[in-house]
Amino acid sequence: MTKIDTAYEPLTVETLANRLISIDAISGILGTDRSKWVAKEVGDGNLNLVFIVNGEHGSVIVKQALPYVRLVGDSWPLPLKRAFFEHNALIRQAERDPGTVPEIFHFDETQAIIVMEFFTPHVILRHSLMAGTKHDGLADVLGKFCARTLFRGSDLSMKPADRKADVALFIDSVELCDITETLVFSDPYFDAERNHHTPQLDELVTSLRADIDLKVEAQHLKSKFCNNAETMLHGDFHTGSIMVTETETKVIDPEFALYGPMGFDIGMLLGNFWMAYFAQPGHASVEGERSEYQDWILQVVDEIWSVFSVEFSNLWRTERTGILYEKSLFEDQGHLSASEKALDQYLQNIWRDTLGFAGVEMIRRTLSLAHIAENDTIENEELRADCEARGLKLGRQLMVNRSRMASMAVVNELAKKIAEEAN
Ligand code: SR1
Ligand code: MG
Repeated sequence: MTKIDTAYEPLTVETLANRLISIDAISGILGTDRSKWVAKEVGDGNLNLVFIVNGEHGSVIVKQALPYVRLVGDSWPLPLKRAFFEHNALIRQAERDPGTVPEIFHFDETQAIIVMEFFTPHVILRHSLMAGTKHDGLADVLGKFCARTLFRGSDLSMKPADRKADVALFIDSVELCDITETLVFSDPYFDAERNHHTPQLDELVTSLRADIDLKVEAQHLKSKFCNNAETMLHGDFHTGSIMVTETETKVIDPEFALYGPMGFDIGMLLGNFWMAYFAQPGHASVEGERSEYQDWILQVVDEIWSVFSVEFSNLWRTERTGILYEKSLFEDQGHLSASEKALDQYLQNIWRDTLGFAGVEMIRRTLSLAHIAENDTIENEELRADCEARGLKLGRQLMVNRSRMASMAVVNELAKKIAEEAN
């Protein structure tokens, strides 16, 4: 692909048109008259520059990695190669679940730039969950995306040489893995430098940090995350990585992609829905206004898991072409019910991990560095702490008691109970 410059340089709204006009793949979409290009920087994530660029004939997203963590500043350097991993992850996700992730128009490794499809009029799901908006088909897309990418990126499906090459490729994403290993799995469980929390949570935070069962579970889950290269994960699959209209759902931002355990993506996703559920009173204009919407969130959670299970089971029955649980050992021997039993046990393992990782996500988004807008935008600190405390309580239960939670109905009942009880 054409390179726009030799040395890395961050784009600005002023320089962008000049620097990208010579790339045919971009001017072919926007139009060749660069005076008509209008760039707006819209990055609201923690790491990168993101521009919407409108031209005479169309629009694109230009995403560029910065050499540091944007949320913190240049005191925390972060390699540009995360754009390379995001590019590679997008290619694989597009193959495994066509139509769900943005099309890539141009990639420049030196400049750490990905130019991709602009989803419009889509909005970030997290914002929509704060506004109380419902979306048709949300759970269906998300459940299928998880099933297809997790199954098709694993040894249940891939050729062993391809998968091993992929594991080797993504293993170099050391710094982004380190962010997850540290911020997600360790920092919340002690008084780490980058942590912060709502002051009214002090007492609860002290008790969680003294909770040995919780700390041990966090480390068991961290061990799974580090040691179990089961499939290619999105790696940062929260509601800020999903874009929606009323009827369409898209997945963006897989720069944290890595090989890890099946339950991680779906667990992070469900954890974010449960936090959005607990945060609703902080976004209601009158008390009780959001209770029906809260029920809808729990229905979405329930449906995501059931769509995931059904789709994963379909793929197990029809696409098991990898080196695990070979058909030659099961179906070809007439052992169909053994294959179904193995599938059931495989899903049970994912279920337990999913609940554990959901709990880990809920705790880290409240006690560690990067929080969620659903809670951060609640100005009344007492109310914010109340919403966050409920999330922490469910998170702890999920981590410590997950092996005793038999179904999503049980977990959602627990969430409801925690939402209703006095804090
Ligand atoms: C320093 S980066 C903090 C968080 O932002 C990203 O979106 C990931 O979730 C990461 O953990
Ligand atoms: Mg992101």
